[in-house]
Amino acid sequence: MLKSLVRRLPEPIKAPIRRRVVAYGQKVNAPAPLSAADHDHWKRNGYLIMPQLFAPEQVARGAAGFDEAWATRRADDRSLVIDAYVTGGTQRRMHLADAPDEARSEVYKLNDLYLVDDVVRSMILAPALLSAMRELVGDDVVAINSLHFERGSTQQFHVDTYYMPPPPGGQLIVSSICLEDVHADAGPLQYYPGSHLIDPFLNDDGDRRCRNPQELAMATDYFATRCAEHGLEPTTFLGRAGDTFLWHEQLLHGGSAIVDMARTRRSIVTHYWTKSTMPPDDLVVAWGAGHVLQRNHAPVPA
Ligand SMILES: O=C(O)CCC(=O)C(=O)O
Ligand SMILES: [Fe+2]
Repeated sequence: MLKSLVRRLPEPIKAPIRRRVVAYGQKVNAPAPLSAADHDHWKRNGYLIMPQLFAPEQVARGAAGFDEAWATRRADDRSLVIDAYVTGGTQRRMHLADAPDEARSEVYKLNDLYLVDDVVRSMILAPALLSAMRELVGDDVVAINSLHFERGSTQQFHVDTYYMPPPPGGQLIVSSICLEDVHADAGPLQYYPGSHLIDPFLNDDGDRRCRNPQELAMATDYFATRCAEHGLEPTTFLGRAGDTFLWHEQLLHGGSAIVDMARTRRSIVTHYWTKSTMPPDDLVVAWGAGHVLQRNHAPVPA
């Protein structure tokens, strides 16, 4: 009894949060109010592209996080966890320290680097990014997780509230920062403009979560049918390094199939919840111009 209880507890963070001095040029990240056209675009389409939000040197520092994480993992994996072998139904969650070298050449997600890396925090909490999101959701936002993708996610079309619905009354918003120019063969992001206006999928308990493969299949069918009814078609995002794509919590999106596995699509995807509706027992920490959810790394199955 006690043993099973203990196994279910999240693992404590082993390494302290690293503090590194990050001196970024403020010019490109300086907050500027969104235009009326931007707001209108967001309302009608459920996404917004912020071109060249990050300068080349920032992008390079962000992209270096992959090499650093892999190179140092045996000595100190900073408690990082990856989802390896994502494609082909073989996904496995493991400690980065335990990941074989070859896992890096396949599709994987490096989870929550923001918990241990100040360069990542500086990017996902860049003032211009925060101010845009604040305008779009009408509240401050808190980064609740981050995903580093070295290749396209190949994730089927979905809505992020299947997996991380915001607390009652709150909103979810997502940013995806391109760490390199996206090639069409690298499995680019695809999305259905306007799909955020479709009534949300609700499970039998009346919430937006997909808790098992059956609910995921139902939700997938539901959105496919609604998109067809409304004549919505998917669009592909071929971003340039430094571009940032923001999407609405109900935008239907996914990662297209990778045609050429030699092509990377390095990106950082961050999910944020609105701050004023964060559960009171969640540890929300101020950092730089914004806030992050301070929590444990994802638990790895024994
Ligand atoms: O960039 C992608 O391929 C999609 C990632 C995604 O959907 C997510 O992390 O929520
Ligand atoms: Fe997603």
